[in-house]
Amino acid sequence: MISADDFIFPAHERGYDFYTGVPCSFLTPFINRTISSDKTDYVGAASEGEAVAIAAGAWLAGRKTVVMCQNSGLGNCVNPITSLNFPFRIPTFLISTWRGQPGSPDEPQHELMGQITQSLMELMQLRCMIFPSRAEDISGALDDAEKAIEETSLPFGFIMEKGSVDPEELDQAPIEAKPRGNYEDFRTGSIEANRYQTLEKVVETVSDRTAIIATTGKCGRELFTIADRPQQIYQVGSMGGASGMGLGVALNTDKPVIVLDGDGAALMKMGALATIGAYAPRNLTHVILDNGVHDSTGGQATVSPHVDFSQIALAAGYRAAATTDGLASFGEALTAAAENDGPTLIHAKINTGSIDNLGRPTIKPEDVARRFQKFVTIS
Ligand SMILES: Cc1ncc(C[n+]2csc(CCOP(=O)(O)OP(=O)(O)O)c2C)c(N)n1
Repeated sequence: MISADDFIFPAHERGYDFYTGVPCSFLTPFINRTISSDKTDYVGAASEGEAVAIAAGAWLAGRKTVVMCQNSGLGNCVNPITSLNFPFRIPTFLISTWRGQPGSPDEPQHELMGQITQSLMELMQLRCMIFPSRAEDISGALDDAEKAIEETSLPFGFIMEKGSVDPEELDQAPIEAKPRGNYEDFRTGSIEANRYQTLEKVVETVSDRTAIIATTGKCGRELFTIADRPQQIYQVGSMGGASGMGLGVALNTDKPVIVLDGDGAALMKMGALATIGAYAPRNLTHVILDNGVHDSTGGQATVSPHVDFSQIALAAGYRAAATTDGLASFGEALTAAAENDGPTLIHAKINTGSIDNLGRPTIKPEDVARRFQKFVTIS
């Protein structure tokens, strides 16, 4: 058995100090210490996939990161690991517990995942090892993990067995409920623009200091077509992960950050709104481009006509929200968001459709990520 600090200190010396994840009873002592230690920043995520996206955002803002999860939550990480970390070559230390480890009696829901935890990591082309449970092994394990990351730029997995870490008390300040933020309803009753025209407005309105994260599908493709710039990242996969990534970036930079989300994508990871509301970075504007459909995949309806994203955001702790259906008012809402403390949500009602012969980013995701990281980290 080790103490949590036996790992946290040498990891900190190597620059790993941004932790995010979802608890597991095997992780309790370790996660409790990452919450209380002054060597670590901890963000509690609503889901493990969201934690992977938050960590990716923190990495894009220059941090070295650790994601912690139960192995059942490894299932929730598969999409972002395979379609975000892999194409963008974004590393992290991924500490997954090993509930259901063969030979160690556990509950039925852990049996199968316990059998496949290591092979699932390997299937995702992640190198991994058993989390060190002897203090003398930690430095070597961290060196090996770092070396693997240098070679692959991919997440490195640590599989934590039961009882690896000494008990630690939980010492966590409660997250306080926030006063309800301001709401502005700019709607006229008639939707004026589609996603392309709205993105043109974004490009024309926001400052050159602003980092922009575009969601999966045609949003990123259109933004790339309008203007490809280092301040932009096109999240080609990991649908729903743009908001978590935006949170990870915004918590680690003074620059303004804008997330351009879709209604389908926002619905897929709605827990992220609660995390954003709780951690509340002032520099984050979250735009939901709501055309009421999965436009990028053929226009199948989402349930967004029944969803008031602005009120959900305010109820989750965002400082401000606005609903728009016109281009001028959307521009006004964007400018107001830049001038006031966020997080701000702009629910932009838009028309369906795109331009003919829409292209795709020709720059490789891993180059986009490094160009974006340079933009965010250099003042
Ligand atoms: C996890 C996952 N599920 C499904 C897809 C396929 N997919 C790509 S874009 C998209 C639609 C996104 O809809 P929305 O967020 O509303 O944006 P819009 O296309 O309308 O701009 C879907 C379903 C995916 N890339 N990833």
